[in-house]
Amino acid sequence: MATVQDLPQIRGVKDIPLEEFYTSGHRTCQGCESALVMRLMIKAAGQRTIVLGSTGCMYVANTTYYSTPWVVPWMHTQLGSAGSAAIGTAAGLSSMMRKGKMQDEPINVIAFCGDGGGVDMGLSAISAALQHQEYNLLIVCYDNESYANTDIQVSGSTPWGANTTFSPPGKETRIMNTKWKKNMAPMMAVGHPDMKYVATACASYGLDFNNKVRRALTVGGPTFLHCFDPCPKGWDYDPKYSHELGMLAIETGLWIQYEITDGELILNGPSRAIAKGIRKRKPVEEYLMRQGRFAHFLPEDIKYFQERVDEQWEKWWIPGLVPITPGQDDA
Ligand SMILES: Cc1ncc(C[n+]2csc(CCOP(=O)(O)OP(=O)(O)O)c2C)c(N)n1
Ligand code: SF4
Ligand SMILES: [Mg+2]
Repeated sequence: MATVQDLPQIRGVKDIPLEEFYTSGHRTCQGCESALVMRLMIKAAGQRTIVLGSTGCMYVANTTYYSTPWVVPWMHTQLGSAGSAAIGTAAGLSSMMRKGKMQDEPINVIAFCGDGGGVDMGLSAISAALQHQEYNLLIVCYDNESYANTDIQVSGSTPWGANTTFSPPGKETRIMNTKWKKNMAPMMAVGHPDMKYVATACASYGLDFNNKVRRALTVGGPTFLHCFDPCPKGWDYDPKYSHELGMLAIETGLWIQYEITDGELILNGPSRAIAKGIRKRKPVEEYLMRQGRFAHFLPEDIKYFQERVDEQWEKWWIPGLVPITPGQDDA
């Protein structure tokens, strides 16, 4: 395995690098948290990084003809190919260095994908990349909970009942998306036992996110990070509330902040306080009712939503992670 860069943990806001490698020149919506994820991600990774991105808002809005905010080398890849692009790039670098065709130095390889590109379409390619222990690479799934770039279609990551262009509430049927959101990060962690690092994050907790990126890039081997990204256009709220909605998702227990290093799980931030009983979860209604995509919800829908969140905290073996409950042992 190639050596990794020295990327120390950032202890406080004053230590955050001033350099920007995702700058002006993008056309994402006002309040787009996915754009903030890109900015914080590359700030933490630094200049000696290659970024690869699959089709989606973070490709299209960031590469308008002849303009781009990326200051580091950046390449677009097909919608389901974040994993393939990551492994191809890491293998290519390794081969060039071995043959002496380029200087032998640690270069970060980060491939990002949206939830459509990662949680749905590119799942197998990501899985393949995460099995290749010989390469250092990070896959970041920025999850805005829809196929946003093509006008907000349902993905496997869209919450139950949300109004999207493929699941508009009607007179006959109010709840069109009857699927519960896929449990992506645990699926990656449980399914790839040799992978050293999997984490969840949210740009509302920027320093935490920076440090998770750095841990992922320095632990060695393939790693995975899943970010929860409020999207004002798709979720239908005033852009100024992006930060607040990210926090609310965590405070209600809907999104859980954690990292799994070498098979050991640590919850962090408000999720840790909730798990330890130091802090109470806020009712999910406080989060749901702030967004137009849930405006059609009746009290029974909110109740169902709340019950599902309660269940993941109160019944699962590992709260929020593994949807398996202890069975009746009659023996
Ligand atoms: C194979 C393929 N199918 C469909 C498309 C059309 N398409 C482009 S971007 C996009 C949405 C991607 O959604 P996601 O990965 O969640 O990223 P987001 O747009 O939400 O940032 C789709 C369906 C495509 N580019 N390639
Ligand atoms: S639609 Fe959502 S993810 Fe796409 S640029 Fe706008 S805010 Fe960002
Ligand atoms: Mg998306």
